[in-house]
Amino acid sequence: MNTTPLSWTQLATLTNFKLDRVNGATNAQAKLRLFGQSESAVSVTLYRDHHAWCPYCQKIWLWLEEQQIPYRIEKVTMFCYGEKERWYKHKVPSGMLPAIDLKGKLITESDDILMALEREFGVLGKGMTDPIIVPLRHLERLLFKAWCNWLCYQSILPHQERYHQNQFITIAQQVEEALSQMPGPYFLEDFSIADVIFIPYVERMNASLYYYKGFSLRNENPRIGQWLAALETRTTYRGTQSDFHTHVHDLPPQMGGCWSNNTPVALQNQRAVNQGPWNNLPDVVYPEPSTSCEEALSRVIRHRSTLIRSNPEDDAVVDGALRCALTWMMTGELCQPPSGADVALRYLRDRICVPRDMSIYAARRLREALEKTAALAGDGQGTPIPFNHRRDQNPIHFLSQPEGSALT
Ligand SMILES: N[C@@H](CCC(=O)N[C@@H](CS)C(=O)NCC(=O)O)C(=O)O
Repeated sequence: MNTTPLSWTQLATLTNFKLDRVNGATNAQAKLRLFGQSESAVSVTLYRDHHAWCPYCQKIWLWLEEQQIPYRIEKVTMFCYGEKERWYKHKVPSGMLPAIDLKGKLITESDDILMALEREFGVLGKGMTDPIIVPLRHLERLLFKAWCNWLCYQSILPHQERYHQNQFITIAQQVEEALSQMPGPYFLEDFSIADVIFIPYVERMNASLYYYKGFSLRNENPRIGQWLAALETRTTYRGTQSDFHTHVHDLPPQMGGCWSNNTPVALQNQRAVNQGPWNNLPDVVYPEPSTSCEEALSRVIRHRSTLIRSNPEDDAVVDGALRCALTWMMTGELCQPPSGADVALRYLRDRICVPRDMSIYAARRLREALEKTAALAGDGQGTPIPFNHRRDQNPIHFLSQPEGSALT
């Protein structure tokens, strides 16, 4: 076993990862999106949450990306992970997200925002009030309610759990039928506003039901599975897509709790999502890009000093342990990490946030490297992820660290 991990300078030579955040593919780090146009073309500011956890923000974000409308992004803290910015409460006293500024007019409520954007820039396939879209919007809300009833309320008796599960399966079947009306994978002939409306919560259902209920939305519903796969062919959606680990731990404080049915399958899925291996999880099906390790490395290098400082373990231990993990990820060389590395690396493993920090495959590679290296040091775990809040994810320490130039 190679006992000397690479230095940060040596590691930096192993990544050429570059992403044009302003004009390139959809990404969570951008503060400005121009799609090749000039900055004077910007007439929209989207206010969304720092971690890309808010599903209603994802709807607007994806719509703007699909329509290639130049826009600015202002990130706002959610109550569950920190204190709401005063400037934002001044604008939106409830603190709710998303909001947009459209040519100087502030608009809140995601449906109203979409309708205002449609009036200004045209519809995405069809409009929000189109007679074909209205029933689909209604169906999405029915699915949402059935999911909440199953996931977010504790069933005291087994028949209550079965009842809520069956209710959900019944509505999911209606979604299957809606999708089967079309020869292609989407709700209409082509990708449209209908897909934008469904995706944020279906993505969260896919993650949470797998983890808390041992239920695979993708496998149980082939049309939904094909629809998710079709969405994943779009770089727009990929840029907003989260992973199972992020969602299952960001949902409880946002939803007021998520309840496991503790079936053997659910418990097995929980182990896989929390401890890996992550490469067989049904949270992504598109092929892994060749750049995923380099992406993970470049993101860690950019934020390394804050990552080290905000880890509860000793700075020198975190620094050495992290370099061991990254050395293995990039070269396949195992390095014996310092004592305490198990706790330090698993703390970080549990706090990688997709897509805020990096894309889904980059996160898989990094989680795998952290876990593999942690296991060489022992079976110590990091501070548990809180369930009632996520103040462990307060972005404040990272905000003083500029994202750098438009190219990273
Ligand atoms: N009906 C609203 C719902 C928006 C909403 O519930 N937003 C949540 C986040 S998902 C929020 O801003 N909560 C305040 C916070 O978490 O800070 C819409 O469609 O825009």
